[in-house]
Amino acid sequence: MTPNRSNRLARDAMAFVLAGGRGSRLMELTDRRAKPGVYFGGKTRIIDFALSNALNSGIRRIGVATQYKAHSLIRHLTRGWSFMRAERNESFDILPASQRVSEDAWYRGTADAVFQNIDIVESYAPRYIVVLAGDHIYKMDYEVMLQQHVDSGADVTLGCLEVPRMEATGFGVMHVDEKDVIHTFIEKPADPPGIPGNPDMALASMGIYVFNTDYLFELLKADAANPSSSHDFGKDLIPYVVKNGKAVAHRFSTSCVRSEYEAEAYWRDVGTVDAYFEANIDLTAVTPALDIYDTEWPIWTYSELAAPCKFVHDNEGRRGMAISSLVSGGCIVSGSALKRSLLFTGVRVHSYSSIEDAVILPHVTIGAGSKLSRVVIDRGVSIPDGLVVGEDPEIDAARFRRTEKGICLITQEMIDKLV
Ligand code: ADQ
Ligand code: ADP
Repeated sequence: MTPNRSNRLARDAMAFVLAGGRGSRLMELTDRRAKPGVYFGGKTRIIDFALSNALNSGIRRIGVATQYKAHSLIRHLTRGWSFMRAERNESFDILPASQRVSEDAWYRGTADAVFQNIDIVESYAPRYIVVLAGDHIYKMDYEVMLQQHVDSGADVTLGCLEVPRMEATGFGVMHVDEKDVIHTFIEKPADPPGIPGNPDMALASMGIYVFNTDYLFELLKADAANPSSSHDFGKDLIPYVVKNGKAVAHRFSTSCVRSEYEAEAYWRDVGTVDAYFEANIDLTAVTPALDIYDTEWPIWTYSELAAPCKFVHDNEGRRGMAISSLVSGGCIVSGSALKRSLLFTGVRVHSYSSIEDAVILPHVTIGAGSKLSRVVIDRGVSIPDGLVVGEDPEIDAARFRRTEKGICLITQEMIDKLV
Protein backbone atom coordinates (compact mmCIF):
# COMPACT_ATOMS: atom_id res chain seq x y z
CA MET A 1 0.00 0.00 0.00
CA THR A 2 1.22 3.54 -0.70
CA PRO A 3 1.81 5.42 2.52
CA ASN A 4 -0.31 8.50 2.97
CA ARG A 5 2.15 11.36 2.62
CA SER A 6 -0.06 14.20 3.80
CA ASN A 7 0.35 13.18 7.45
CA ARG A 8 -2.19 15.77 8.45
CA LEU A 9 -3.24 14.08 11.67
CA ALA A 10 0.14 12.57 12.50
CA ARG A 11 1.56 16.07 12.81
CA ASP A 12 -0.96 16.70 15.57
CA ALA A 13 -0.15 13.47 17.37
CA MET A 14 2.38 12.30 19.90
CA ALA A 15 3.54 8.68 20.03
CA PHE A 16 3.92 7.31 23.54
CA VAL A 17 5.94 4.13 23.34
CA LEU A 18 5.73 1.66 26.23
CA ALA A 19 9.11 0.02 26.58
CA GLY A 20 9.33 -0.90 30.25
CA GLY A 21 8.45 -4.59 30.21
CA ARG A 22 11.01 -7.33 30.61
CA GLY A 23 9.70 -9.88 28.14
CA SER A 24 10.62 -12.76 30.42
CA ARG A 25 9.83 -15.47 27.86
CA LEU A 26 12.97 -14.42 26.02
CA MET A 27 14.84 -15.99 28.95
CA GLU A 28 18.48 -14.95 29.33
CA LEU A 29 18.23 -12.59 26.32
CA THR A 30 16.41 -10.19 28.64
CA ASP A 31 18.54 -10.78 31.74
CA ARG A 32 20.37 -7.53 31.14
CA ARG A 33 18.13 -5.60 28.74
CA ALA A 34 14.40 -5.04 28.31
CA LYS A 35 12.71 -6.78 25.37
CA PRO A 36 12.40 -3.57 23.28
CA GLY A 37 16.21 -3.27 23.53
CA VAL A 38 16.91 -6.78 22.22
CA TYR A 39 18.82 -6.92 18.93
CA PHE A 40 16.82 -8.00 15.88
CA GLY A 41 17.41 -8.40 12.17
CA GLY A 42 21.18 -7.89 11.91
CA LYS A 43 21.40 -4.17 12.60
CA THR A 44 18.34 -3.00 14.46
CA ARG A 45 16.72 -3.48 17.87
CA ILE A 46 13.10 -4.45 18.40
CA ILE A 47 11.98 -0.95 19.44
CA ASP A 48 13.28 0.58 16.18
CA PHE A 49 10.24 -0.84 14.36
CA ALA A 50 7.62 1.05 16.41
CA LEU A 51 9.76 4.20 16.43
CA SER A 52 10.39 4.05 12.67
CA ASN A 53 6.69 3.48 12.04
CA ALA A 54 5.94 6.62 14.05
CA LEU A 55 8.53 8.67 12.20
CA ASN A 56 7.65 7.33 8.75
CA SER A 57 3.96 7.99 9.49
CA GLY A 58 4.78 11.66 10.03
CA ILE A 59 4.66 11.72 13.84
CA ARG A 60 7.26 14.17 15.13
CA ARG A 61 6.76 13.94 18.86
CA ILE A 62 7.79 10.74 20.58
CA GLY A 63 8.08 9.73 24.22
CA VAL A 64 9.48 6.37 25.33
CA ALA A 65 8.67 5.05 28.81
CA THR A 66 11.36 2.73 30.16
CA GLN A 67 11.59 0.79 33.37
CA TYR A 68 13.05 -2.72 33.53
CA LYS A 69 16.83 -2.97 32.85
CA ALA A 70 16.79 0.19 30.79
CA HIS A 71 20.47 1.06 30.41
CA SER A 72 21.10 -0.74 27.13
CA LEU A 73 17.84 0.58 25.68
CA ILE A 74 18.44 4.15 26.83
CA ARG A 75 21.95 4.12 25.39
CA HIS A 76 20.60 2.88 22.08
CA LEU A 77 17.87 5.55 22.03
CA THR A 78 20.32 8.30 22.90
CA ARG A 79 22.74 7.25 20.20
CA GLY A 80 20.21 6.47 17.51
CA TRP A 81 17.27 8.79 18.01
CA SER A 82 18.70 12.10 19.13
CA PHE A 83 18.43 13.55 15.63
CA MET A 84 14.93 14.82 16.47
CA ARG A 85 15.23 18.59 16.85
CA ALA A 86 13.21 21.02 18.94
CA GLU A 87 13.96 23.68 16.28
CA ARG A 88 11.88 21.66 13.80
CA ASN A 89 9.02 21.18 16.26
CA GLU A 90 10.22 17.67 16.94
CA SER A 91 10.79 16.03 20.28
CA PHE A 92 12.14 12.75 21.56
CA ASP A 93 11.83 12.16 25.29
CA ILE A 94 13.15 9.17 27.17
CA LEU A 95 10.94 8.78 30.22
CA PRO A 96 12.47 6.38 32.76
CA ALA A 97 10.30 5.38 35.69
CA SER A 98 11.62 7.88 38.19
CA GLN A 99 8.96 8.28 40.83
CA ARG A 100 7.77 11.51 39.26
CA VAL A 101 4.34 11.51 40.86
CA SER A 102 5.02 9.89 44.17
CA GLU A 103 8.16 8.83 45.96
CA ASP A 104 7.05 5.29 46.45
CA ALA A 105 5.65 4.49 43.02
CA TRP A 106 7.50 3.31 39.94
CA TYR A 107 5.31 2.71 36.87
CA ARG A 108 2.63 0.48 38.34
CA GLY A 109 1.32 -0.54 34.93
CA THR A 110 1.20 0.64 31.31
CA ALA A 111 -1.48 3.28 32.00
CA ASP A 112 0.45 4.59 34.98
CA ALA A 113 3.51 5.02 32.73
CA VAL A 114 1.50 7.56 30.72
CA PHE A 115 -0.19 9.08 33.79
CA GLN A 116 3.13 9.84 35.48
CA ASN A 117 4.22 11.81 32.40
CA ILE A 118 1.03 13.79 31.76
CA ASP A 119 2.81 17.10 32.37
CA ILE A 120 5.49 16.34 29.78
CA VAL A 121 2.93 15.23 27.18
CA GLU A 122 0.80 18.28 27.96
CA SER A 123 3.71 20.62 27.34
CA TYR A 124 3.63 19.59 23.66
CA ALA A 125 -0.16 19.96 23.44
CA PRO A 126 -0.76 17.11 20.97
CA ARG A 127 -4.37 16.60 19.90
CA TYR A 128 -3.99 12.81 19.68
CA ILE A 129 -1.91 10.26 21.58
CA VAL A 130 -0.84 7.09 19.83
CA VAL A 131 0.08 4.58 22.53
CA LEU A 132 2.46 1.98 21.15
CA ALA A 133 4.13 -1.16 22.45
CA GLY A 134 7.86 -1.10 21.90
CA ASP A 135 8.16 -4.81 21.43
CA HIS A 136 6.64 -5.86 18.11
CA ILE A 137 8.06 -6.30 14.61
CA TYR A 138 5.83 -4.77 11.91
CA LYS A 139 5.48 -1.89 9.48
CA MET A 140 2.39 0.26 9.85
CA ASP A 141 1.18 3.71 8.80
CA TYR A 142 -0.42 5.21 11.92
CA GLU A 143 -1.86 8.09 9.86
CA VAL A 144 -4.43 5.65 8.46
CA MET A 145 -5.40 4.61 11.99
CA LEU A 146 -5.62 8.26 13.09
CA GLN A 147 -7.87 9.02 10.13
CA GLN A 148 -10.23 6.19 11.06
CA HIS A 149 -10.22 7.37 14.68
CA VAL A 150 -11.32 10.86 13.65
CA ASP A 151 -13.85 9.66 11.05
CA SER A 152 -15.57 7.24 13.44
CA GLY A 153 -15.68 9.67 16.37
CA ALA A 154 -14.28 6.98 18.66
CA ASP A 155 -13.03 7.61 22.19
CA VAL A 156 -10.35 5.02 21.59
CA THR A 157 -9.28 3.16 18.48
CA LEU A 158 -7.49 -0.17 18.98
CA GLY A 159 -5.14 -1.74 16.46
CA CYS A 160 -6.18 -5.35 15.95
CA LEU A 161 -5.48 -8.40 13.86
CA GLU A 162 -6.89 -11.87 13.38
CA VAL A 163 -4.93 -14.66 15.07
CA PRO A 164 -5.68 -18.40 15.43
CA ARG A 165 -8.13 -18.68 18.32
CA MET A 166 -5.90 -20.98 20.40
CA GLU A 167 -3.02 -18.49 20.18
CA ALA A 168 -5.17 -15.63 21.45
CA THR A 169 -4.81 -16.47 25.16
CA GLY A 170 -1.95 -13.94 25.46
CA PHE A 171 -3.90 -11.07 23.91
CA GLY A 172 -6.84 -8.83 24.57
CA VAL A 173 -9.65 -10.38 22.51
CA MET A 174 -12.67 -8.47 21.19
CA HIS A 175 -16.02 -8.77 19.49
CA VAL A 176 -17.04 -6.08 17.02
CA ASP A 177 -20.20 -5.15 15.12
CA GLU A 178 -20.43 -4.57 11.35
CA LYS A 179 -18.93 -1.07 11.81
CA ASP A 180 -16.03 -2.45 13.87
CA VAL A 181 -17.39 -0.89 17.07
CA ILE A 182 -16.10 -3.06 19.93
CA HIS A 183 -18.84 -4.55 22.11
CA THR A 184 -16.83 -6.89 24.28
CA PHE A 185 -13.17 -6.97 25.24
CA ILE A 186 -11.55 -9.63 27.41
CA GLU A 187 -7.90 -9.35 28.43
CA LYS A 188 -6.02 -12.63 28.01
CA PRO A 189 -8.99 -15.03 28.11
CA ALA A 190 -8.27 -18.68 28.98
CA ASP A 191 -10.78 -19.73 26.32
CA PRO A 192 -10.73 -16.98 23.67
CA PRO A 193 -14.00 -16.34 21.86
CA GLY A 194 -13.79 -16.84 18.09
CA ILE A 195 -14.94 -14.48 15.35
CA PRO A 196 -18.63 -15.10 14.48
CA GLY A 197 -18.63 -16.90 11.14
CA ASN A 198 -14.90 -17.71 11.52
CA PRO A 199 -14.73 -19.56 14.85
CA ASP A 200 -11.12 -20.77 14.51
CA MET A 201 -9.81 -17.20 14.52
CA ALA A 202 -10.01 -14.45 17.13
CA LEU A 203 -9.75 -10.68 16.80
CA ALA A 204 -6.77 -9.74 18.98
CA SER A 205 -5.58 -6.38 20.24
CA MET A 206 -2.10 -5.35 19.11
CA GLY A 207 -1.77 -3.31 22.31
CA ILE A 208 -1.71 -0.05 20.34
CA TYR A 209 -4.28 2.68 20.93
CA VAL A 210 -5.25 6.08 19.54
CA PHE A 211 -6.92 8.50 21.97
CA ASN A 212 -7.91 12.13 21.89
CA THR A 213 -5.48 13.60 24.43
CA ASP A 214 -8.14 15.28 26.58
CA TYR A 215 -10.19 12.12 26.81
CA LEU A 216 -7.15 10.01 27.73
CA PHE A 217 -6.07 12.42 30.45
CA GLU A 218 -9.54 12.34 32.06
CA LEU A 219 -9.44 8.57 31.96
CA LEU A 220 -5.93 8.36 33.42
CA LYS A 221 -6.75 10.74 36.27
CA ALA A 222 -9.83 8.73 37.22
CA ASP A 223 -7.85 5.48 36.95
CA ALA A 224 -5.02 6.80 39.12
CA ALA A 225 -7.51 7.57 41.87
CA ASN A 226 -9.05 4.10 41.70
CA PRO A 227 -7.45 1.87 44.36
CA SER A 228 -8.76 -1.35 42.80
CA SER A 229 -7.21 -0.67 39.37
CA SER A 230 -3.98 -2.30 38.22
CA HIS A 231 -3.38 0.81 36.04
CA ASP A 232 -3.03 -1.21 32.87
CA PHE A 233 -4.49 -0.38 29.45
CA GLY A 234 -5.49 -3.95 28.62
CA LYS A 235 -6.84 -4.89 32.05
CA ASP A 236 -8.47 -1.65 33.16
CA LEU A 237 -8.77 1.26 30.73
CA ILE A 238 -9.80 -0.48 27.52
CA PRO A 239 -12.53 -2.62 29.18
CA TYR A 240 -13.83 0.59 30.83
CA VAL A 241 -14.08 2.48 27.52
CA VAL A 242 -15.66 -0.50 25.76
CA LYS A 243 -18.38 -0.49 28.45
CA ASN A 244 -18.83 3.24 28.96
CA GLY A 245 -17.67 4.92 25.76
CA LYS A 246 -17.01 4.19 22.12
CA ALA A 247 -14.13 1.87 21.29
CA VAL A 248 -13.49 1.03 17.64
CA ALA A 249 -11.25 -1.63 16.12
CA HIS A 250 -8.74 -0.63 13.47
CA ARG A 251 -7.72 -3.50 11.23
CA PHE A 252 -3.95 -3.75 10.82
CA SER A 253 -4.34 -5.01 7.25
CA THR A 254 -5.57 -1.58 6.13
CA SER A 255 -2.59 0.30 7.55
CA CYS A 256 0.23 -2.22 7.24
CA VAL A 257 2.93 -1.06 4.87
CA ARG A 258 4.07 -3.60 2.32
CA SER A 259 6.82 -3.53 -0.24
CA GLU A 260 6.29 -5.25 -3.58
CA TYR A 261 8.09 -8.31 -2.14
CA GLU A 262 5.79 -8.79 0.82
CA ALA A 263 2.81 -11.01 0.11
CA GLU A 264 0.99 -10.57 3.42
CA ALA A 265 0.67 -8.14 6.27
CA TYR A 266 3.54 -8.93 8.65
CA TRP A 267 3.32 -8.59 12.42
CA ARG A 268 5.21 -10.62 15.00
CA ASP A 269 5.47 -10.58 18.75
CA VAL A 270 8.92 -12.11 19.01
CA GLY A 271 8.19 -12.88 22.65
CA THR A 272 9.73 -16.34 22.96
CA VAL A 273 13.18 -17.63 22.02
CA ASP A 274 11.58 -19.82 19.33
CA ALA A 275 9.59 -16.93 17.81
CA TYR A 276 12.64 -14.66 18.02
CA PHE A 277 14.83 -17.27 16.31
CA GLU A 278 12.29 -17.95 13.56
CA ALA A 279 11.61 -14.29 12.78
CA ASN A 280 15.35 -13.62 12.48
CA ILE A 281 16.09 -16.72 10.39
CA ASP A 282 13.07 -15.95 8.15
CA LEU A 283 14.98 -12.88 6.98
CA THR A 284 17.53 -15.16 5.31
CA ALA A 285 14.90 -16.52 2.88
CA VAL A 286 15.21 -15.49 -0.77
CA THR A 287 11.89 -13.67 -0.50
CA PRO A 288 11.34 -13.07 3.22
CA ALA A 289 7.91 -12.23 4.62
CA LEU A 290 9.37 -9.01 6.08
CA ASP A 291 11.29 -6.75 3.70
CA ILE A 292 13.91 -4.81 5.67
CA TYR A 293 15.41 -3.51 2.42
CA ASP A 294 12.31 -1.44 1.73
CA THR A 295 13.63 2.10 1.18
CA GLU A 296 10.07 3.47 1.16
CA TRP A 297 9.74 2.60 4.83
CA PRO A 298 13.23 2.61 6.33
CA ILE A 299 13.86 1.13 9.77
CA TRP A 300 15.89 3.81 11.51
CA THR A 301 18.46 2.71 14.06
CA TYR A 302 21.80 3.40 15.64
CA SER A 303 24.47 1.45 13.89
CA GLU A 304 28.00 1.11 15.17
CA LEU A 305 30.71 2.49 12.98
CA ALA A 306 32.34 -0.60 11.50
CA ALA A 307 34.58 -1.60 8.63
CA PRO A 308 33.02 -3.63 5.77
CA CYS A 309 32.49 -7.31 6.46
CA LYS A 310 35.19 -9.55 5.08
CA PHE A 311 35.48 -13.17 3.95
CA VAL A 312 38.96 -14.65 3.76
CA HIS A 313 40.81 -17.94 3.24
CA ASP A 314 42.44 -19.43 6.30
CA ASN A 315 46.10 -20.51 6.34
CA GLU A 316 45.23 -23.85 4.79
CA GLY A 317 43.28 -22.34 1.94
CA ARG A 318 39.77 -23.11 3.21
CA ARG A 319 37.31 -20.53 1.97
CA GLY A 320 35.36 -18.21 4.22
CA MET A 321 31.86 -18.00 2.76
CA ALA A 322 28.19 -17.42 3.43
CA ILE A 323 25.00 -18.43 1.65
CA SER A 324 21.47 -17.29 2.51
CA SER A 325 22.91 -15.21 5.31
CA LEU A 326 22.87 -11.60 6.53
CA VAL A 327 26.30 -10.36 7.57
CA SER A 328 26.72 -6.93 9.18
CA GLY A 329 29.66 -4.55 9.20
CA GLY A 330 32.80 -5.37 11.12
CA CYS A 331 32.44 -9.16 10.70
CA ILE A 332 35.35 -11.31 9.54
CA VAL A 333 34.72 -14.88 8.42
CA SER A 334 37.92 -16.84 7.95
CA GLY A 335 37.97 -20.31 6.39
CA SER A 336 34.45 -21.16 7.61
CA ALA A 337 31.06 -21.64 5.99
CA LEU A 338 27.81 -19.99 7.07
CA LYS A 339 24.36 -21.00 5.96
CA ARG A 340 20.98 -19.42 6.83
CA SER A 341 22.54 -17.27 9.53
CA LEU A 342 22.50 -13.68 10.77
CA LEU A 343 25.72 -12.09 11.94
CA PHE A 344 25.26 -8.80 13.76
CA THR A 345 28.03 -6.19 13.90
CA GLY A 346 31.60 -7.21 14.67
CA VAL A 347 31.33 -11.01 14.76
CA ARG A 348 34.50 -13.04 14.19
CA VAL A 349 34.33 -16.58 12.87
CA HIS A 350 37.64 -18.45 13.00
CA SER A 351 38.65 -21.20 10.63
CA TYR A 352 37.20 -24.62 10.04
CA SER A 353 33.85 -23.90 11.62
CA SER A 354 30.47 -24.67 10.18
CA ILE A 355 27.49 -22.56 11.15
CA GLU A 356 23.90 -23.16 10.11
CA ASP A 357 20.65 -21.55 11.24
CA ALA A 358 22.38 -19.24 13.68
CA VAL A 359 21.43 -15.85 15.11
CA ILE A 360 24.70 -14.33 16.31
CA LEU A 361 24.49 -11.05 18.23
CA PRO A 362 27.18 -8.33 18.06
CA HIS A 363 30.81 -8.93 18.94
CA VAL A 364 30.61 -12.70 19.30
CA THR A 365 33.79 -14.66 18.60
CA ILE A 366 33.52 -18.21 17.31
CA GLY A 367 36.58 -20.37 17.91
CA ALA A 368 38.12 -22.62 15.27
CA GLY A 369 36.57 -25.97 14.44
CA SER A 370 33.13 -25.19 15.93
CA LYS A 371 30.01 -26.78 14.56
CA LEU A 372 26.89 -24.83 15.46
CA SER A 373 23.33 -25.18 14.29
CA ARG A 374 19.99 -23.84 15.53
CA VAL A 375 21.52 -21.40 17.99
CA VAL A 376 20.98 -17.89 19.30
CA ILE A 377 24.26 -16.51 20.71
CA ASP A 378 24.09 -13.50 23.04
CA ARG A 379 26.15 -10.36 22.55
CA GLY A 380 29.88 -10.63 23.22
CA VAL A 381 30.04 -14.40 23.84
CA SER A 382 33.34 -16.19 23.14
CA ILE A 383 32.64 -19.63 21.74
CA PRO A 384 35.61 -21.91 22.51
CA ASP A 385 37.41 -23.87 19.78
CA GLY A 386 35.71 -27.08 18.73
CA LEU A 387 32.31 -26.51 20.39
CA VAL A 388 29.52 -28.60 18.86
CA VAL A 389 25.90 -27.51 19.34
CA GLY A 390 22.82 -28.92 17.64
CA GLU A 391 23.77 -32.60 17.38
CA ASP A 392 22.97 -34.13 20.77
CA PRO A 393 19.81 -32.76 22.40
CA GLU A 394 20.71 -34.13 25.84
CA ILE A 395 24.15 -32.59 25.94
CA ASP A 396 22.76 -29.31 24.58
CA ALA A 397 19.98 -29.20 27.16
CA ALA A 398 22.45 -29.78 30.00
CA ARG A 399 24.71 -26.96 28.84
CA PHE A 400 22.46 -24.33 27.31
CA ARG A 401 18.89 -23.02 27.36
CA ARG A 402 17.33 -25.46 24.89
CA THR A 403 13.76 -24.69 23.77
CA GLU A 404 10.95 -27.08 22.90
CA LYS A 405 11.77 -26.64 19.24
CA GLY A 406 15.41 -27.47 19.86
CA ILE A 407 16.89 -23.99 19.63
CA CYS A 408 19.85 -23.36 21.95
CA LEU A 409 20.28 -19.94 23.52
CA ILE A 410 23.93 -19.48 24.53
CA THR A 411 25.25 -16.85 26.95
CA GLN A 412 28.76 -16.24 28.27
CA GLU A 413 27.73 -17.49 31.73
CA MET A 414 26.77 -20.84 30.17
CA ILE A 415 30.08 -21.02 28.29
CA ASP A 416 32.04 -20.18 31.45
CA LYS A 417 30.48 -23.18 33.20
CA LEU A 418 31.77 -25.56 30.51
CA VAL A 419 35.40 -25.32 31.59
P1 ADQ B 1 0.89 -7.65 27.09
O1 ADQ B 1 1.49 -8.37 25.97
O2 ADQ B 1 0.76 -8.37 28.39
O3 ADQ B 1 -0.57 -7.13 26.66
P2 ADQ B 1 2.28 -5.62 28.51
O4 ADQ B 1 3.07 -6.50 29.38
O5 ADQ B 1 1.21 -4.79 29.12
O6 ADQ B 1 1.72 -6.39 27.25
O7 ADQ B 1 3.27 -4.70 27.72
C1 ADQ B 1 2.87 -3.81 26.70
C2 ADQ B 1 4.03 -2.87 26.46
O8 ADQ B 1 4.23 -2.07 27.58
C3 ADQ B 1 5.35 -3.55 26.20
O9 ADQ B 1 6.01 -2.88 25.15
C4 ADQ B 1 6.11 -3.41 27.50
O10 ADQ B 1 7.50 -3.28 27.30
C5 ADQ B 1 5.54 -2.16 28.09
N1 ADQ B 1 5.43 -2.13 29.55
C6 ADQ B 1 5.00 -3.11 30.37
N2 ADQ B 1 4.99 -2.68 31.65
C7 ADQ B 1 5.41 -1.40 31.63
C8 ADQ B 1 5.65 -0.41 32.64
N3 ADQ B 1 5.41 -0.66 33.92
N4 ADQ B 1 6.11 0.79 32.24
C9 ADQ B 1 6.33 1.07 30.95
N5 ADQ B 1 6.15 0.18 29.97
C10 ADQ B 1 5.69 -1.04 30.29
C11 ADQ B 1 -0.83 -5.99 25.86
C12 ADQ B 1 -2.33 -5.68 25.91
C13 ADQ B 1 -3.12 -6.79 25.21
C14 ADQ B 1 -2.61 -6.92 23.78
C15 ADQ B 1 -1.11 -7.21 23.79
C16 ADQ B 1 -0.54 -7.25 22.39
O11 ADQ B 1 -2.74 -5.54 27.27
O12 ADQ B 1 -4.51 -6.48 25.22
O13 ADQ B 1 -3.31 -7.95 23.11
O14 ADQ B 1 -0.41 -6.19 24.51
O15 ADQ B 1 0.79 -7.67 22.45
P1 ADP C 1 24.83 -2.73 24.64
O1 ADP C 1 26.17 -2.60 25.30
O2 ADP C 1 24.91 -2.55 23.16
O3 ADP C 1 23.80 -1.91 25.25
P2 ADP C 1 23.46 -5.14 25.56
O4 ADP C 1 22.11 -5.03 25.00
O5 ADP C 1 24.10 -6.48 25.61
O6 ADP C 1 24.52 -4.24 24.81
O7 ADP C 1 23.41 -4.52 26.98
C1 ADP C 1 23.76 -5.22 28.05
C2 ADP C 1 23.61 -4.36 29.27
O8 ADP C 1 24.17 -5.05 30.34
C3 ADP C 1 24.36 -3.05 29.16
O9 ADP C 1 23.65 -2.13 29.94
C4 ADP C 1 25.72 -3.37 29.78
O10 ADP C 1 26.33 -2.26 30.36
C5 ADP C 1 25.31 -4.39 30.82
N1 ADP C 1 26.28 -5.46 31.03
C6 ADP C 1 27.15 -5.98 30.16
N2 ADP C 1 27.84 -6.99 30.70
C7 ADP C 1 27.37 -7.13 31.95
C8 ADP C 1 27.64 -8.02 33.04
N3 ADP C 1 28.57 -8.98 32.95
N4 ADP C 1 26.95 -7.88 34.18
C9 ADP C 1 26.01 -6.91 34.30
N5 ADP C 1 25.69 -6.06 33.31
C10 ADP C 1 26.38 -6.15 32.18
